[in-house]
Amino acid sequence: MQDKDYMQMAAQEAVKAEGMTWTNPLVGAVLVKNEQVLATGYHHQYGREHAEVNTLAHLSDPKEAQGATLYVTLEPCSHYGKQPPCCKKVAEAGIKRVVIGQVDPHQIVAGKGIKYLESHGVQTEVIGGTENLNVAYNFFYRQKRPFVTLKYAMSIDGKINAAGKTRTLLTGDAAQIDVQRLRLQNQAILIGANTLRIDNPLLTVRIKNLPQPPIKIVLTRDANQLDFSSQIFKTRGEIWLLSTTNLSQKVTENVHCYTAANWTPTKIVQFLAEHEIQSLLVEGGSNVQAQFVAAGLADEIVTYVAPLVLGGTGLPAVFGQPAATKSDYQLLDVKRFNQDIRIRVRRKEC
Ligand code: AOF
Ligand code: ZN
Repeated sequence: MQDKDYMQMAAQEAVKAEGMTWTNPLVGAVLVKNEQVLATGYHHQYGREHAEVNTLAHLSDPKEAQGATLYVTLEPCSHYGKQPPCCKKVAEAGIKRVVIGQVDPHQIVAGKGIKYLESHGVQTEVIGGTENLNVAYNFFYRQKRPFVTLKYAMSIDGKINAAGKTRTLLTGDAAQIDVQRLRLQNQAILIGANTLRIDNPLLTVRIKNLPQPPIKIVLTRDANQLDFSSQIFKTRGEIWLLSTTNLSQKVTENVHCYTAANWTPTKIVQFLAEHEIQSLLVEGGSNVQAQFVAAGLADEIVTYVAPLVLGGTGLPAVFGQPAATKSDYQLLDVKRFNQDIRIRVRRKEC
């Protein structure tokens, strides 16, 4: 096994906590000596022990770490946050070499962990290959705003529903499970008031029991006009209403209304950045998504294409706003889910 193989193993550890760590990154680690894996571990949940500490805790005898190599997907931290600095624990354990997937873009660490290790006689090497574990986390600390993903399902002829006013189920079970994974990978999910009215979605993650499910955000002109018997208001977790007028009555504990004169995508993204939201999934509708595209704020677009032709007057995907900003995308991948396909593209600058 080579360094990159052990790093791959560490990455597999990291993803076990998908959806559980916001606003912390996913981090995994593998401890190796004489080509033997001594222990593995990962960061399980926001506020809890870091990957390095969990890995060391799996050793039957702490002395085993002496002279070993630690593979960790992110630079060991150097600060006192909710947890003590990992670089100190790693050096104290007698680890000889630390192979790192990526440098931590968070300013409180950003190379200081590596510096500490080096100055305490621990060799370090950054080999790359783990940036994809934390696309939104990395983007957030580099660009100072959340990473925005648009998701929609459409027919072969590019329509998202049949007649414009009804919900049309386009994709099959496998694609729908994949959407669940997409929700799991995002800290917040946004829809417009029309989507709430027409689709009445749950916006929940049903494939994992999350202590903090993604925040559900509804963009509306007047929060008082929303139908509070909609399914979303019966779900667990925070619900934020972005409205131009304040709510005249309290709904439930988990519903918060924020007002602004005009909630443009730029304003929304700025507001979310101030609330430390690192990733946003925009699930609809067509016009809300077009606004994000027009503003140049659709960083990734995930399109599911189902094998049917709706024709007629169905609503087209991403429709109703002039594309003020031209964004160049590159193809990430194409994947088949039984009868449906998923196409993922990402802005070239991301
Ligand atoms: C690591 N290993 O497993 C994680 C790291 O408040 P704290 O103490 O939990 O610190 C959170 C910060 O620590 C987070 O923003 C990131 O910079 C780093 N996360 N570091 O060495 C880990 N989760
Ligand atoms: Zn740490």
